Amino acid sequence: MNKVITYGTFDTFHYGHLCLLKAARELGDHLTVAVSTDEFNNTKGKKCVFDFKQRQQWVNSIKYVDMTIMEENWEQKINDIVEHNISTFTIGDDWKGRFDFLQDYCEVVYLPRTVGISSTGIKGLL
Ligand code: C2G
Repeated sequence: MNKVITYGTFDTFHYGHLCLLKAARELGDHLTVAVSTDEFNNTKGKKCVFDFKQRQQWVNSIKYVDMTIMEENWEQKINDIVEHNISTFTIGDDWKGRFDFLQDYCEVVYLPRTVGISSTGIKGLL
């Protein structure tokens, strides 16, 4: 089974997140999404509209997603890949190059980011 993993905050879930998760799932047979906890977002300097539980519930309800785990720090990716027997790490290409070090453990795929929509933009409308 080709298991895929991706990471993110997924605040104010939107079309760009949906496209990313659909494309991520299409890279394999199973998709795990590591959703950033509120504490981790604080270290990312990200102020969310929705808390971790709400964001995790939203992501869990997406048909392309098979399971979610917590993303608590920057360092957990290698352990997650080994522990969950992951074949492919993927993330939007706004992160291009930032996770190439994971190539020692699995395939690394940067997917095209959906232009014109962002959680920051949506928050600005609230
Ligand atoms: N994304 C996208 N198109 C958008 C907005 C976001 O494809 N218009 C993608 C991002 O590239 C990322 C995912 O959706 O792959 C989640 O985006 P964020 O919630 O902004 O997550 P981020 O802050 O990038 O956190 O360890 C990695 C980090 O947790 C990633």
